Amino acid sequence: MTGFVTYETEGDVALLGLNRPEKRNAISDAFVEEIADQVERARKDAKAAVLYGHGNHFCAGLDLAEHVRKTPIEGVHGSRRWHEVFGRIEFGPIPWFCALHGATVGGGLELASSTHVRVADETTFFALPEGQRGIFVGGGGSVRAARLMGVARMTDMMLTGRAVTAEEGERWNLVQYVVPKGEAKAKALEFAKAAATNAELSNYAVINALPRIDAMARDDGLFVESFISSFTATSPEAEERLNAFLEKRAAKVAAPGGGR
Ligand code: 1HE
Repeated sequence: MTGFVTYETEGDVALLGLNRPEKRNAISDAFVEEIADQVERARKDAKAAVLYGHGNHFCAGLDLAEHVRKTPIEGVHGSRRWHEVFGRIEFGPIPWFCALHGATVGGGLELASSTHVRVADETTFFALPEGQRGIFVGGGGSVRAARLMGVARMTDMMLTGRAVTAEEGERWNLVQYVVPKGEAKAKALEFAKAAATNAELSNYAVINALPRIDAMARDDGLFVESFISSFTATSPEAEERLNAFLEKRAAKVAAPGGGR
């Protein structure tokens, strides 16, 4: 352990903090292994998780100092390892909420894109400077970030080196929320705590089925949906929750702004 990732829990929620602020949380090989270890811990311990960055920035992406010394095949293995580790976040048993601030750049945006809900504070900015550095995305960005913002916007970011503000990021679907400076972590934690009270099977279906159905042909997606729908709705937990609503023991849907 080198302390690249802090780990704590609050109730059912695990909080993972990227912790290499002197290098703007740039991700080295050892750092990605620590992310892997702490992600496994959260998957066992918690019902939801929050990912955030210590210091003034969420993450400056790949550790360029380390990358400079790699051979082509080492680079492939490194990229595939990022895919594995980030895949353990995206397709797991628990939902991940990401709190962003400052630079969310290159591999930092790829990491954030593997989480399910992204909350940016107004200091957040996004960039994909791979073109300027003579490299390409390797942490799943061509799949995840491109699906979020669309290929045209990602192409623009990579060709022009353009930096995107938090507000633009929300319009571009990179983040679902923008909050005032310094408030992203608290907001992400609030959402994670709420999600931790959902039925486990529903959360699992949301995380694991939606991206897969999105990649299916329309009729296949509808067919798969019917099975997931029936499987979740006929679970004992659903029966209890449906009865709780019918017997007026469960909360109603609140109008926007009214909270949960
Ligand atoms: C780094 C890295 C890094 C900072 N690898 N060492 N990512 C980038 O191209 C982004 C490069 N970083 C920056 O543009 C800036 O550092 C920031 C805008 C993120 C922050 O600026 P600032 O002024 O707060 O910090 P700084 O003074 O630039 O950096 C502080 C130290 O962190 C400095 O080292 P020092 O020894 O001189 O103190 C920097 O060299 C170091 N540092 N970022 C290594 N990324 C799987 S494929 C993914 C491909 C990518 O991620 S490409 C994008 C890479």
